[in-house]
Amino acid sequence: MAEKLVPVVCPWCSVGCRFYAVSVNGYIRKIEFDYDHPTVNRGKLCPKGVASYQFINSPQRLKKPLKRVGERGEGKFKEISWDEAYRIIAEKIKEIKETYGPEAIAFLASEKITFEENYLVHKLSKALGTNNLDFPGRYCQYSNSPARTAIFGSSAATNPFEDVEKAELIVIWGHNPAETAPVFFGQYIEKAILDNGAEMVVIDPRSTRGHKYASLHIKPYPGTDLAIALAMLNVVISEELYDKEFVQERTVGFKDLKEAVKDYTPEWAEKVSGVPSEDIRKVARLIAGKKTALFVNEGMNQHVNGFELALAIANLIAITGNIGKEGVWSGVFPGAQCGFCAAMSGIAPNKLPTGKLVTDDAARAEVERLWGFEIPDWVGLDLTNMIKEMGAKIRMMYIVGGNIAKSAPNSRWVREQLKKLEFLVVQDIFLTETAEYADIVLPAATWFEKTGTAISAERRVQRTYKAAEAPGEAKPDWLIMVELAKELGLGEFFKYEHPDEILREINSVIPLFKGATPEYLAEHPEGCFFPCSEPGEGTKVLFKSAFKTSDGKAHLQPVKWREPPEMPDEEYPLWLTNFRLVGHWHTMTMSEKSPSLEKRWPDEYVMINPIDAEKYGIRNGDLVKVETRRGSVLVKAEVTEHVREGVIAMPWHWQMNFLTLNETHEKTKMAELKAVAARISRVEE
Ligand SMILES: Nc1nc2c(c(=O)[nH]1)N[C@H]1C(S)=C(S)[C@@H](COP(=O)(O)OP(=O)(O)OC[C@H]3O[C@@H](n4cnc5c(=O)[nH]c(N)nc54)[C@H](O)[C@@H]3O)O[C@H]1N2
Ligand SMILES: Nc1nc2c(c(=O)[nH]1)N[C@H]1C(S)=C(S)[C@@H](COP(=O)(O)OP(=O)(O)OC[C@H]3O[C@@H](n4cnc5c(=O)[nH]c(N)nc54)[C@H](O)[C@@H]3O)O[C@H]1N2
Ligand code: SF4
Ligand SMILES: [Mo]
Repeated sequence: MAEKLVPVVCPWCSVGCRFYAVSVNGYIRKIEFDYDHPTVNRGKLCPKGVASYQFINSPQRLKKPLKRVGERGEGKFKEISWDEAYRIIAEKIKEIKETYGPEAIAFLASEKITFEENYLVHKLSKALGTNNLDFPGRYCQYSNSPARTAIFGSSAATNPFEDVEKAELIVIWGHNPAETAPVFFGQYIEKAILDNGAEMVVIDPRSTRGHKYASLHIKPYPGTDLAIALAMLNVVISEELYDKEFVQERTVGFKDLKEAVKDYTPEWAEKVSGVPSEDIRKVARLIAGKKTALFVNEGMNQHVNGFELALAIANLIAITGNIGKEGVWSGVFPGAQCGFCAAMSGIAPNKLPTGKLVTDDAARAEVERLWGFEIPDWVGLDLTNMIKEMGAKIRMMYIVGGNIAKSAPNSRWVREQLKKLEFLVVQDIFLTETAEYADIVLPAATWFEKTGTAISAERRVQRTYKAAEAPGEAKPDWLIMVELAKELGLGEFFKYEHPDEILREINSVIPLFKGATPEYLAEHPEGCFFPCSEPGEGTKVLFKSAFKTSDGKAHLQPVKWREPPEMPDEEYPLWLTNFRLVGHWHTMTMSEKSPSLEKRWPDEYVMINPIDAEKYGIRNGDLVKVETRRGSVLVKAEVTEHVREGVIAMPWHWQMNFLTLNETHEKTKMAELKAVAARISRVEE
């Protein structure tokens, strides 16, 4: 039995760690550190990385296409052949197109499939005439991404991870990288602090292991961070701490910004957020005075006022001159190994693969010329609105690698809506909660079972290679798209026999990835940084001399306070928020099938401060009911100082979305996934 070492990228988070899969006869036995290629992880892995081959070998993997035989949601299926599955899907697509038009069909792509596969889902949806295209990452970076695009013309991270080690101040705002990007935290943030003496500030209603280095930890009520950011702008401007030269030379709109924030004093922000005004002043002065790496993630993004918050923070970065040079860091931090793959292949209801808008006639014509078919010119629906329209505007949905019955807000509502679809296809590696509502379930080959491209949070484009055979009849997502296209009579546009051919097409269609060729990436396991217009290292630091806006300047945006859509009241007096555990992944389809993770992180719980616990007669370990206006769940209580008074917090992997709110921001379509009003009571066991 020959052992083969296959270089792979980790299948979980966006840090982009590399290692070897040890493959024996098409089966992965274990993983081994890759010391030969000292890239981002420098030979280190977190518990999920170490366990990454376990879910792949799970006996519960889908192995044959399935057809629903019971009621929708009942989860009763029979096995069918691929030929029959493709025939049924193609007939149904034809019927729905003829009856309602292509705008009744919606597609979801995924953060869990490769760049090449996202590109093909996009191409197939447009070939069928629909722009109803999105992915569950809609709930991920879609506050920060549009905000930074508005100000800087592009939202990706400004600097490589290695620059974090050169920063003087590290601000972690609504982000818990010690658990959600652990190797990045250990190799870059800890090194900056322990080896190079950087200072750390945290803004989070909870404290976690990773916050232990913080010289200052401010704990806002969830959803009120915007007040803090506005007050910081107020301090930096009124105390004249901003970088005058940078503001003068590289930004426009300062006067309007100054006017907009003049009344948002730290004393006002204290009343809204519960954070002492002096602490807000201190953090503002630190950011203005030091070379700052500022990390924001879901505690900041996942709010209906997240867009305004992201604008305020990006303004702050700009006026303090913490951008466009070495030793600073800011930008979106997409969470999954392929979050960027979906975003950069234009997975969105209003985009082309080139990143331009579907409503831009010239841009559309350019892609039509490259693809050879007509592209619809209307803006499609985003994910939450697709769910709202199920059974009305949306009759059919094709979901590749997403588990919206658990990951989208207000799960009970989502499941009721799923029942209204006339036809649902789910392409996944397990029979998920969403797949239980499907008419046809297609078994996909997963990471390690296919070759393809991943893009990490620092914009690093890396290739990962096939190390194992897929179980049963499971097929790679790209091949399923190719075969289905043939059945649909679209074969001439999908003539690919290997992912390399798809990547070559991406090289010629998406300008930012022109140089990320299969050949370059094969020879350079460390990959390249996009934008890479020719084979080579690519662009490590963005905006050194100009921003990506029309005039090259940062367009500062005036921002106003905006209340969260739901606030505590007499009936629901507490703020409820949520977070991730290092050992679980989203809706747990994969992590619960990874024995070493499931064993160490077996249960959910709700964190409650001792003062609140006493008020509600709750002791550590009690079973409690957590309720919001959407529903209620039973969990164990963890009485702990690690969450501030007035706030309760749960990991979201289990039941959280039965409690969240499906209201969205009018422009970004971000839902309120983090801050809702709740009550808690002890339950007799
Ligand atoms: N282990 C693991 N790692 C992951 C993932 C996973 O599921 N598991 N998912 C990946 C993905 S896709 C993503 S997007 C990233 C997300 O990475 P993170 O953003 O780090 O994830 P969360 O734990 O959801 O949220 C971060 C912090 O926000 C805080 N928070 C909650 N509400 C608020 C608020 O209103 N204001 C402030 N300031 N803070 C608040 C929480 O207490 C939490 O500590 O992680 C990626 N990495
Ligand atoms: N309340 C609350 N809700 C949240 C969040 C939160 O912090 N709080 N976070 C949000 C964020 S940031 C995100 S990114 C979303 C994530 O939302 P989802 O993407 O819906 O969540 P996952 O559980 O990652 O679902 C990925 C699916 O892909 C499948 N899969 C894995 N590999 C493959 C493959 O190779 N091919 C195919 N076809 N399928 C595959 C998995 O089995 C799984 O079913 O959730 C969002 N929802
Ligand atoms: S930090 Fe992320 S990419 Fe690295 S081993 Fe852990 S899960 Fe994998
Ligand atoms: Mo995410």
